[in-house]
Amino acid sequence: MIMTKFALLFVSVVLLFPAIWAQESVEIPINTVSQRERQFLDGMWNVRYAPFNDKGNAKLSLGPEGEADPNFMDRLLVPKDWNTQAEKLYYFEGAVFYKRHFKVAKEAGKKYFLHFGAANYEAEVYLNGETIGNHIGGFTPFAFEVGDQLKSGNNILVVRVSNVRKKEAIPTLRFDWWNYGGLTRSVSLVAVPEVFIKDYAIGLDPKQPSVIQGWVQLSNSQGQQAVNLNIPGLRIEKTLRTDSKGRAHFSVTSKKVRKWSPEDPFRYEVNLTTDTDSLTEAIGFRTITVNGGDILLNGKKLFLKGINLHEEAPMGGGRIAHASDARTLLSWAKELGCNLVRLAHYPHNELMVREAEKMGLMVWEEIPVYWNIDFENEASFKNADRMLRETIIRDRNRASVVLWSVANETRESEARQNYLKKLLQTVNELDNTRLTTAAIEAYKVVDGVRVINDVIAAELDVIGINCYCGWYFNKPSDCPDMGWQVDFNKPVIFSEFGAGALQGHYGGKDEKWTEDYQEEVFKYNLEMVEKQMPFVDGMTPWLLMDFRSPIRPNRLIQNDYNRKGLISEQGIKKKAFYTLQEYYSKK
Ligand code: GCB
Repeated sequence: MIMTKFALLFVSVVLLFPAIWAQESVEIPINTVSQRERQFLDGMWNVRYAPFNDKGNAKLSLGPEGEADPNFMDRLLVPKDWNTQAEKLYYFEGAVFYKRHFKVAKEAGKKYFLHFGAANYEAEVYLNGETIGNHIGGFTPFAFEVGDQLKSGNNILVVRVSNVRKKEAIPTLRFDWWNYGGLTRSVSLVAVPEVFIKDYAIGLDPKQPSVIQGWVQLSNSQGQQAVNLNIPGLRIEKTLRTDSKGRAHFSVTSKKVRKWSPEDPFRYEVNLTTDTDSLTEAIGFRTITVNGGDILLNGKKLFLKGINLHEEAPMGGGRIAHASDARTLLSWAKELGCNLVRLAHYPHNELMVREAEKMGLMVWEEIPVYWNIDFENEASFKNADRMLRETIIRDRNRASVVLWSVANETRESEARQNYLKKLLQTVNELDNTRLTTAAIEAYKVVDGVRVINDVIAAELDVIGINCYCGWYFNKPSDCPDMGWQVDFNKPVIFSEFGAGALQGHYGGKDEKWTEDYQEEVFKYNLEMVEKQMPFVDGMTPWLLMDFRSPIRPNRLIQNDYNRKGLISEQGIKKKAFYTLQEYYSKK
């Protein structure tokens, strides 16, 4: 067959870019822990408090175990923030040294990794008198290989966790949520074969939705290793071969893929097998794309009925450590009529993303590039970039995740523009099968019209707009007359609006902090959406449940809680919950 020039060009493009999942540059020793059998090191640990943020050292992981060490006689539960475990730790900012012993029967021919779901904010790890490594960033997983340092028999592990805020940290010095410290997510020891499946990516090609594509990365960089890909539900069985970097790419066509969606959160069993290792995972297949000003799920235009939430357990319980708490929050979102949750403003527990996937909720994920980030500072960028990479790497096989957000309410400047542009490049490099966004504060007013012309919007797939009409400015009834102008032909999500209300506090419609006032704010903002914002493709009002924040000191109303929840921290629904529920039921 004679190939035309066009066909040649097409073939070479396809061969040069066989898959749109690119290789990440961040080094992750292992990213396939959630489906593996592992030894959890959760439970009670012995601790020592260091309010002066003392440095750690390897010697701390020697010496007596548990309460036999008089410097480690206090105890804390892992996983859990420290603030909600003891009254004296409620406002604590400093370091805590966590210590525990554990037994291992080491097996020949195995590799061992210590894996941490998250530690807020900085962690240093010491094992049996040796320094293992450190990690910066409070909401993403990390792991260290422990070879000779790990002993057969008894081991002593010490982790120093510091939640001291820093200018170059992400988030930086001031933010509107609690600075929960500690080993907030599970700690485990993972054993894998010498050559193991280190990571993989799988999903539909957004441009050709009948093509399932991805790659499998083995832990060594050897060519010609066999990897078997098997999806029984689609009768896909394929033997792949690694390239010289230990990576095997694939691309399989299947015309009858049952697509994941909020109405049908269907997932296929996917098996990956090598000579030495095997993994099984439930994977949902779907596409999320834009067409001009519309958002399309599986090729169909949809309205995103969303809600914001913080990662806080109901009943004032601090950080979420169990799937049941994630399910409670997400069930409320479902009851509200949502098809989307915005996990504000930092990467939530992986459990939240996984439960959302099972329950049929799309997810907006975000890193805490929030408010006054030190945009001029290279260290700040590195922290944000690492956090973004770790988030994407952790969750890019979750069908629920549809949006990666790189920022919330950051003001325009050249430094900010460069910083966010580089973060967007990172998203693109790691996963360009989803949409990018950022929440922009609508503070510009020209002749009474809110104007969205922030230069960063030009770089985003979807624009998020935060605006608190009727709360931080104007009366609620003014909102339906407020004009809007968006200078971009792109999808827009009204990513924040709302008002504070103390649950059970009623009064006149003009009285702030009452449920009645909050209801008014919702009513008139929804009217504004209908009348003035035809460009809106969805919304995530602020927010599902009241959450702790140190900048909310009013003891009579706030009592350290941001009260803009539609549900109190005790799980009681406020009137505005039903206002939004009714709107979503008609939308
Ligand atoms: C915002 C922020 C959010 C705050 C909220 C508020 O614009 O994005 O983090 O908690 O307003 O309650 O003021």
